[in-house]
Amino acid sequence: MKEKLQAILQEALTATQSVQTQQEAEELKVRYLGKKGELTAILKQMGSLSAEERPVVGQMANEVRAQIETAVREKLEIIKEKAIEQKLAAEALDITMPGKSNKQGRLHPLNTVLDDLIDIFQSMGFDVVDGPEVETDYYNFEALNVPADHPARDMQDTFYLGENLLLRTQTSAAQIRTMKKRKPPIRIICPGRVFRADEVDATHSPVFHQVEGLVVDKGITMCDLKGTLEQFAHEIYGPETKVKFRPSFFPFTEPSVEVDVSCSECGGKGCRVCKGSGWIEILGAGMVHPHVLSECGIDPEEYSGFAFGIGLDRLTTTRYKISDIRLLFENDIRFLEQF
Ligand code: 2U9
Repeated sequence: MKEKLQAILQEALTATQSVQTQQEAEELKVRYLGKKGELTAILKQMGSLSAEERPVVGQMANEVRAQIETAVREKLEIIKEKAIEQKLAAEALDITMPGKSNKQGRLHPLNTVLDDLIDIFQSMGFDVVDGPEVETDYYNFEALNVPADHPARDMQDTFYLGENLLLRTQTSAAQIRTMKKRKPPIRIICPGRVFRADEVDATHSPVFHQVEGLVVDKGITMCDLKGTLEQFAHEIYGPETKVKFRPSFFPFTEPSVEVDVSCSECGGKGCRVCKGSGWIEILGAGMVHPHVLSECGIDPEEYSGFAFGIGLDRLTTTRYKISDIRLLFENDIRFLEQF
């Protein structure tokens, strides 16, 4: 029996050495020391021993048990330490790595300029109105006194979606809708995307942005138009800016004007920005044509109004000295990060 105990001890110690995992160690403990284990099986045979041999073998069995337990416990500790080491190595942080900064969002330059325009006109009592980008021929052309043979109605200038449907070429259609709904006094601006079948180049894009304005009330004259647009130009370009009104023609306004401001780059002397003229054209405007008023159910004998159209993209490119309008639409992060 003593030899058997010795053999169990040797076998258990050898087996302990090759144990790799916690589970294997637990299994080994059960195999040698458990209720159905090999050591217990030996102890069950103790009854067959003589009275002298029993305490000797009993003590030996206890020592074998203690040695196996110690060997397994030590092995378990080594396994746990290894596991901790592996975990630490896997989770190691290199604190010398450069940090990652979170990119901060910002407004697109078109939105910055639009927000300024909205602030200026709201402070003069204008409301902001919106309208659909897909319009009917009636709202986009007919109600605005644009004749059937006008070149703007040509397929080459307008994106038609059907016989009667088109992508709006100006935001005036939204203002017609407002005039048909509201009674004067009306004082609104209408910002939005517009579409024209232009060839794309550094100054033309098939999608661009307008801010149109409309004022209708009793006794509105060219003086109101001049005063409002001068105020706008001074707020945008500074109070020293000169404003020039040139006669022009639009089917929806009579009389019509185009408005130039003295070049903010050279102060009017002539430079690359103003192409040597000293002036920059910023908008078109005029007194609302009586046909447009009566088409919207407003009596032109009782009411009059003025309207204007500002090209937001041009205002933005001149303000930030952006050389190509296409940059506004490409969403290149290297460009947008500069604003
Ligand atoms: C109504 C009646 C008349 C809006 C106007 C202009 C003159 C004009 C251009 C500016 C640059 C178009 O984007 S652009 O190319 N616009 O010159 N727009 S008067 O006239 C209106 C608007 C609404 C009911």
